[in-house]
Amino acid sequence: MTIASITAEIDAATTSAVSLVAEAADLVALEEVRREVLGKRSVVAKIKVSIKSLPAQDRPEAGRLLSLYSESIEEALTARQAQLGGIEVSGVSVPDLSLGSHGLERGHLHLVTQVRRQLEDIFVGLGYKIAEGPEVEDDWHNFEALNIPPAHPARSMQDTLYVDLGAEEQFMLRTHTSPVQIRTMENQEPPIYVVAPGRTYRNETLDARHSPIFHQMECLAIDKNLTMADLFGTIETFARQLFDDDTVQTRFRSDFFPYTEPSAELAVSCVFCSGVGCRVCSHTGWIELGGCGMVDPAVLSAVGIDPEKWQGFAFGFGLERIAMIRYGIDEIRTFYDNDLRFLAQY
Ligand code: FA5
Repeated sequence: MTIASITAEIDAATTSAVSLVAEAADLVALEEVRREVLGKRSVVAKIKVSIKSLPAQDRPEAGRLLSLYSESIEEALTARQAQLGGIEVSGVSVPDLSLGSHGLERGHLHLVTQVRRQLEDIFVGLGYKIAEGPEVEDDWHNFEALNIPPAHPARSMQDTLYVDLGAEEQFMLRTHTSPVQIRTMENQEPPIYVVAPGRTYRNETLDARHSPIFHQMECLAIDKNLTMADLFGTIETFARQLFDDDTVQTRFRSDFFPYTEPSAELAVSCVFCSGVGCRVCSHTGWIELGGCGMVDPAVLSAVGIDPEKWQGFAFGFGLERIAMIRYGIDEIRTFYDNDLRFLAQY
């Protein structure tokens, strides 16, 4: 063996290997070619062994030629592999993830989902459990058990989308998450501390702040000796954590919900202007989040909980509204247009 004969052999091996790689018709064949041209029984493996018999001054050059061979053949194999569409694992073709992202960008959670999860984290941190209920509800859970009997004027507070299931009983798309209060109390003994996030539906025209499909989160606490102070404290704690601001103030103004007594509209001081007044809070200094109150004894009785023994509070608010406030978004429609130029920003 001389350096000249080794050079000639490596040249010939390169030409042959490159054409074998190009001819491989599928990933299985390509793997065989790899073994043939780079494996233990390949021509170059034999050349590697014979390097030892070369004069010492020729050995580095022979080593350099061999590594050039390996590099160029590896490159040819990788390129062919990409052409053939992936790698083969146990006879099954799977994408070669080492080749990169294939031009696909990583997605992320929708803004409303992100806000829902942040809120769930806050309430779980306060000791609450997450509850769920169906989106197609019956009249008992959406209205009656919540102290809203048929023909009660409160039904018109929320325009309902009814669902015809061919049964005598009336079904509807839930107009709020409050029916999850009833379902939870029907299935659990107090003390109860739950939050219920979910999709809700109302027969409303889409505008900048209202959508026929939106999300709410309900909070229900039932225990002994709970008072409005507990309700106020819980809301203030969650609002401060949500907006990451210890100076957020809460405001409760008298309101009416048939399932809470007393009831209040719940607002927080504007986190953008600290209550001075700006565009986001319509220059009032306050941002309305939802409704709240002490659970009406009639509701507790409807689910078989003794109102003399147990008390509780409940509140509900819109998730889109929270996301709009947090991120300064003034159009609810942008959440559902599916315009990636908007969604990708959050
Ligand atoms: C309720 O739905 C009550 N169930 C809240 C409640 C729960 C009161 C527990 C007392 C005890 P209201 O209809 O105000 O209340 O809705 C609450 C929030 O949902 C609103 O403040 C708003 O943020 C959001 N919301 C209501 N309708 C829509 C809509 N069409 N589009 C987007 N968000 C809405």
